[in-house]
Amino acid sequence: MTIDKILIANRGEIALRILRTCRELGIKTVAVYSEADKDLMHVLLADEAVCIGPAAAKSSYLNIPALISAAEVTDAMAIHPGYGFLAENADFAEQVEKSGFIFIGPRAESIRLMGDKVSAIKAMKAAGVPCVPGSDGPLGHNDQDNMKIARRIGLPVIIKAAAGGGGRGMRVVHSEGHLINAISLARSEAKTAFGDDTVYMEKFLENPRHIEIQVLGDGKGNAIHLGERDCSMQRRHQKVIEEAPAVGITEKERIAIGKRCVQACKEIKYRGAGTFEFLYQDGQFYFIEMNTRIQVEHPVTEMITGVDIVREQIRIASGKGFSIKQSDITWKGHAMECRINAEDPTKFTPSPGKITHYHAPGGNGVRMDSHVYGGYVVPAFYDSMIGKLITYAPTRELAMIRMRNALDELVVEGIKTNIALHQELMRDTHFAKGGTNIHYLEKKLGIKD
Ligand code: MV4
Repeated sequence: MTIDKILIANRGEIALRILRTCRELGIKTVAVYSEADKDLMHVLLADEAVCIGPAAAKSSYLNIPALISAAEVTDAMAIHPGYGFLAENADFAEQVEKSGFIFIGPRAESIRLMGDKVSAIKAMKAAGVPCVPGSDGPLGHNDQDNMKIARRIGLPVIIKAAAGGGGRGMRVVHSEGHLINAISLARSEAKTAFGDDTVYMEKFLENPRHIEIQVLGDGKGNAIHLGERDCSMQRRHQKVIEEAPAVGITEKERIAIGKRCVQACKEIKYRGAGTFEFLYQDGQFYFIEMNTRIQVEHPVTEMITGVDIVREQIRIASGKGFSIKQSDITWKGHAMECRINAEDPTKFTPSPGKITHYHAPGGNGVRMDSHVYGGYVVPAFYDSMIGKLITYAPTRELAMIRMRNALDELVVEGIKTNIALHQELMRDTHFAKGGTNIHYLEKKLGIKD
């Protein structure tokens, strides 16, 4: 089947990213936008644009009936959810399909399976994906049983909400005396945050790196992987820099962990782009969750594999399968991505407002994925990310040099940004060595050295 028109159910840089690939493929585009977003770049470029409601995301980008109505009035064939908003909402995927449109993403059933972290771990463990030693299921209400589980795993342990993910609803326990209270606190926090008090327990890994594997499934039992990304450079669960490949991961390790992820995708007949998140410590991978969407950091994988992940998503949704097979995938060079945020450089609070002057960097191996332009007003209602600066080079050293130079060329005036933080990180000797863990940035920012 050929998809002739796609509704892009998102905003900002990812909406523009999706529009660009649609253009390449000769697919017509429908932009949807909130009242605060009429001047968005992709709204101006789209073949058609529909206002779906007021600025608040709840009334617009999260408004399922408004999105489906927009698809109906424009006669779109498919809906691309991007990331965030409704991208991992199984009910949305289901309603899109029930309304007769193609959802460019996994089946609702897969989104649901991975949305519940307990069922995700169970399925992945059964498929042979290495997981963190843990409770292997939800914790019950018997204190003695829970104490036994903690002793078997060995302290420290971490209590996580089954409905959580991305860092919300977790408690670390370092001593037996704190276990029972921590479980009960984690339960009530989970109930308040997610309406579900199911919690589970894992061994707490103290100094891991965050390494994730990009996969593609065709929904018919075929799957491939595109290797790993290192996303360890983060602050408060917000990724700041990502790169591919991960420093120190050998071709042998990449192929071995990739194979496990592919096998798991085949077993659940996974459809679309997906990411297996792992903690990596002492040479071992430990699965923690799976994301059933395209991710912000997908460009670093695109740069080193030459695969357009959005194009593959659209091909899969059309029933055409991948344009490449696993044996065609090779990893060449090194890519790095800096997330450029409109934020206060010291307080990390959002800094919306008018961009008075803007100049994007360029040159060999430089890619700027951004929807902003001179005169654009960054609204206060949404995420503060205004773009992603990606560099590519034959070596990591040169990718970093290109990033330093590109950051020096980048001009964003009128609002505060984190550009200076990136300039500092690109000169950080520990980061330059590679392999820093998930705590590195917070420690660096806390204890200035
Ligand atoms: C962990 C962990 C240590 N041990 N699980 C945080 C986000 C969520 N995706 C899982 N997270 C963690 N799970 C075990 N068993 C440490 C973290 C964690 C983390 C993980 C990835 C990236 C950044 C992080 C920051 C703090 C804690």
